[in-house]
Amino acid sequence: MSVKTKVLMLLEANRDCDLSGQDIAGRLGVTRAAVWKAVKALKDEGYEIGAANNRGYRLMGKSDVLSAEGIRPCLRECYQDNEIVVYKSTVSTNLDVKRRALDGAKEGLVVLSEEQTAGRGRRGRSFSSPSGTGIYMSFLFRPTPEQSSDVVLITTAASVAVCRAIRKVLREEPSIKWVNDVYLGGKKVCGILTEAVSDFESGRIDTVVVGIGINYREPKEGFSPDIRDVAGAVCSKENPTPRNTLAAAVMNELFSLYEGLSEKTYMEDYRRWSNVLGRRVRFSSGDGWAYGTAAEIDDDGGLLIRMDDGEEQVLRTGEISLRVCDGK
Ligand code: BTX
Repeated sequence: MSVKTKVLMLLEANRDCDLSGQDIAGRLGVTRAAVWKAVKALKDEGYEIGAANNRGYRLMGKSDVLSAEGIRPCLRECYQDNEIVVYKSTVSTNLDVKRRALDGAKEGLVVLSEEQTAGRGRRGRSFSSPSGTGIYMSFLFRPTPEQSSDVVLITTAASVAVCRAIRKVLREEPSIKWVNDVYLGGKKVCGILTEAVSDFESGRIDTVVVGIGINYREPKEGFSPDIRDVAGAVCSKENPTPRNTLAAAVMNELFSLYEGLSEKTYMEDYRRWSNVLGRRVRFSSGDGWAYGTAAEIDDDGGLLIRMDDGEEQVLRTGEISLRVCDGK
């Protein structure tokens, strides 16, 4: 582990406290000059590190750079060994995880990036991923044959994990638009893209990549014009909570939900936080839009629609477009 990484770990674990150069050097068994060099390199990477005379170095509360060192102190003990990779910029963290999965990466790997140059949404859409204001993260799961049949529920579980994390860390109350968009204040703040890879011979799903994109703060220049009407952020500009804290909370929640996926206990929260249940909706059907009321969500995440003609229909896939259309 480099001196820079060790210094960052110490500063992250003592956020907002002063640590003298001598103290850091002593704890790490390196020279003060090496500490100074590491601090300079971290500042060049964007970390806000104060260096008050005689008081030493401190990682400022408002310093907000995504890093494994910043995430680990907030991760539960049982997930400390999970591999975390953080990029400054990448094409798509889902692609990175798929590539690493092929190279034999272990379940529980999480890849994050400050920016994605071609963030992917569902059905070939794109997910806007500007630098420094979002959390773009992808998880690798390798379901056992027993878990394989339940793994389709992971997207539903992921939206609950994101909502739980936002509630705990930011004290906000987001809602879920079936099937997997997270909303706050009427705006989409998070999208989730799950991709599965099957084993060719057995046909069994053996690799699942769950990609989560969260708009943490609104970019200085605002959201790009094409999404300005729909996109929102989870954290206000004044709130200094670093993104690492929310990223770690999402990881804690999702890993723990994955362990008990088949028990489906999270469905209670999914229904409670649904912003479509009981509302009039329209959805894409073979010949245009069909209208009805979103009546129930079953334990497999299926949305039961009571149609205007009295028939019932269960929607099962996020490939269907669904819109709330109260009053129409
Ligand atoms: P989606 O197809 O439901 O959402 C994409 C649609 O949402 C776009 O067509 C656009 O209208 C709108 N949109 C695009 N960017 C944003 C944004 N930042 N905030 C709000 N609305 C937006 C949702 O797909 C799945 C997105 C998953 C993104 C993660 S990020 C980490 C991982 N890597 C990757 O490439 N994708 C996933």
